[in-house]
Amino acid sequence: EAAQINRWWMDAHFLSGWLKPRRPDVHKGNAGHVAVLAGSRGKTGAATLICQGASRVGSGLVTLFVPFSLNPILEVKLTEAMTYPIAETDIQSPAQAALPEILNFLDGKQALAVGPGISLHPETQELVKALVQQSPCPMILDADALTIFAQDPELLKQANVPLILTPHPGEMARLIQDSPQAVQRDRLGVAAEFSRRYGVILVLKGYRTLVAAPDGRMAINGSGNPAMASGGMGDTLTGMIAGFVAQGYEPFQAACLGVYIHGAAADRYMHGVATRGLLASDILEEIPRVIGSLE
Ligand code: NPW
Ligand code: AMP
Ligand code: MG
Repeated sequence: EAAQINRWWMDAHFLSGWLKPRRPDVHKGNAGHVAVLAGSRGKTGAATLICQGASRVGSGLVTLFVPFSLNPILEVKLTEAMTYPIAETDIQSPAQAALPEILNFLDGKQALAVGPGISLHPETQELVKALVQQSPCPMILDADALTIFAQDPELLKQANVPLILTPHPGEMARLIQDSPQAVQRDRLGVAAEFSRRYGVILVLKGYRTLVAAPDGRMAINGSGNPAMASGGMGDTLTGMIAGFVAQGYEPFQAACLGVYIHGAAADRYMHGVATRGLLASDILEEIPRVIGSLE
């Protein structure tokens, strides 16, 4: 049965009216709580950027699960986000033993972002697979979490909650067991097919990022620039999308809002004056300014 294809160009006009007014009496306890499983030895920056991305789009609270021995470092790097120390593997990556505690914490939370910088340690892989089976809240899967499912994407169908996947072309290639060149040759086709086949929201990143939904909806992003080709940029996006999910946006809408605002914040920072030199952390302060232009 051919799904109906709806394609949109994502610009400020397309997204106008999408942001719900923030209630004047809102408090941090009902503005969304994002849980994050990210970072390991050598990759604590990925975790930091996710947490900050989530807060910058308006999530009321953010909690980062962090391997015990890395907790002191992340307590210093992060001010607004809370940390929750968990069991770790021999390479200071999250360990499977942490599963019960994580599941217990997730009860009543609205989004779980998993993957950036968590490593491919076998125990960590088991933990991520178990979370996809058992998470009570929608998940955003990125980076190493995508590589973990590349061996058997069928496992994605075990989820009982919405999944948003955010591969770059290299990660997408692993998921379909093909080359990045093949992905780039047919970006629309690859994104739509994977989304439909596995029932996930698929964000295929890169120049003109695509957001595909299983029902055939497809949005093509008009924001962003080549200065965004720098480490940590994708990690920030993961946090932003999680932050919108936590605030109650439907997964496709949350992904669209995250993708467009991420690129527009980078455009705003660079003002077209340079094509390189942008840090992922530079765009954080621009995010609320772009949101203001859409409110
Ligand atoms: P090639 O070389 O072209 O054949 P990986 P990663 C291919 C964390 N980070 N964009 C390309 O293959 C991440 O979250 C932590 C990108 C390339 O070799 C991950 O957990 C940071 N890649 C982990 O590090 C900051 C493309 O894919 C391979 C591509 C590794 O993430 C940095 C890269 O994929 C980083 O975010 C494209 N358009 N097209 C921190 N500060 O903590 C093809 N490729 O091997 O998964 O590596 O993305 O760097
Ligand atoms: P990652 O590879 O996971 O760090 O993600 C990189 C992020 O930067 C994604 O959101 C990409 O869409 C964005 N990005 C990278 N290069 C470009 C580009 N040339 N034009 C627009 N966006 C880009
Ligand atoms: Mg990445």
